Amino acid sequence: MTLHLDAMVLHVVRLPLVSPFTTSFGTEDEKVALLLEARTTVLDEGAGREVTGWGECVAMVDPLYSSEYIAGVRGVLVDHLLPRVFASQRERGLTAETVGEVLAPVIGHPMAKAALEMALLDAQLRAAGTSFADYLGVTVDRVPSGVSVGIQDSVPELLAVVGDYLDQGYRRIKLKIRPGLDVEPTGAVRERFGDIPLQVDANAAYTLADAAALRRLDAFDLLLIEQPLAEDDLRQHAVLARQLATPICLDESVVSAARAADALALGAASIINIKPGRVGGYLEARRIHDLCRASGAAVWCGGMLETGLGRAANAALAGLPGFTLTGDISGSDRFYAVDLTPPVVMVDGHVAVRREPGLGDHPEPARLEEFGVGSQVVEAP
Ligand code: OSB
Ligand code: MG
Repeated sequence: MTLHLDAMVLHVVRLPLVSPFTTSFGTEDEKVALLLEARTTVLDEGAGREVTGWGECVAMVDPLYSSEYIAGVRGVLVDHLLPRVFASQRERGLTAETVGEVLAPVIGHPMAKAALEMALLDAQLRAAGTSFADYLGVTVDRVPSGVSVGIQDSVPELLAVVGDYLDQGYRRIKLKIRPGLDVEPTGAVRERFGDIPLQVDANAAYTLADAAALRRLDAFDLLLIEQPLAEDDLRQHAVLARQLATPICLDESVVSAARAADALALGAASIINIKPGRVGGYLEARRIHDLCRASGAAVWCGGMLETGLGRAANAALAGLPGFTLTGDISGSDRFYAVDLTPPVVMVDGHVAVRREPGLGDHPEPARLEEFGVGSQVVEAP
């Protein structure tokens, strides 16, 4: 199937969060998301049919989680990525499987590239009447649901929040930590809730000089510690891994399949958090899944507070067999009172794998109207 991209619409939305979300790099009260609406025409089979695909970019407003940020993503899309797509489709049409190659000469910007590829893949799958799960060859009909718990003001508040998520049925708890707010809250959760699947995420807040404090977390029998050190510190993660009993999982550091392969080869991580939006797209995410599976490294699917669009696509990806650890795939209501799409629901500790055509449900026009704060149309020349 070949598409022609007639126009890309860049939508910015602001969704209020049900409660503030605090990590080692900051507190969010709302989710600002950049969504891409690809208006395409099918060129070969069913030629002339117009199909719309949607992509969700995981970049945040500020470059604190990664170097990318929403205004920068918009700039690189408008000035560099979309012009390359428009130029190349004149020669040989456009497919989701080849757009990565078209964009490869532009260095970096995996979040921007991921969103563009996602919108085209959604259009292509809708045109073909194929669900993302079927495209991937996913056979399971649901995936277990984990929840990421932000840093709380006090240990009693943390215990109340975690207790509530466990009552709702979440299968695994991830606690955000930062220096000084690590051993005590993690120990308190372990003590209060016993043998639950528990892991922590530092979002790069430590240095190798903190190894002694991190070693104290070994007492809590955690599934893993996620991204203790900075994005670029692969070698230092390898040094730290030799000093900890708790397995190291990398998030921020893994921006491509090549980086994942390097991390495993160096011993910087034994587990990878695959976030499609961070690694350059769902197709690169599958390549990372495949290489980790072949190397015997466990993976799980991370999240970036996605709306129902990205959340449904993540749940389908997490149905691949190498995703042996529970992902950050919670119901929409973990973050949003009202989602842009019909909500993704968690039932009995699981989220269903969607089987309708495309990657996820499209935003509802009324919700886009309500939460949209601006849009820009970029037409094919
Ligand atoms: O490090 O996994 C992270 C959210 C925003 C930025 C970074 C991270 C997160 C989360 C939330 O932990 C996971 C989710 O979407 O459920
Ligand atoms: Mg993380």
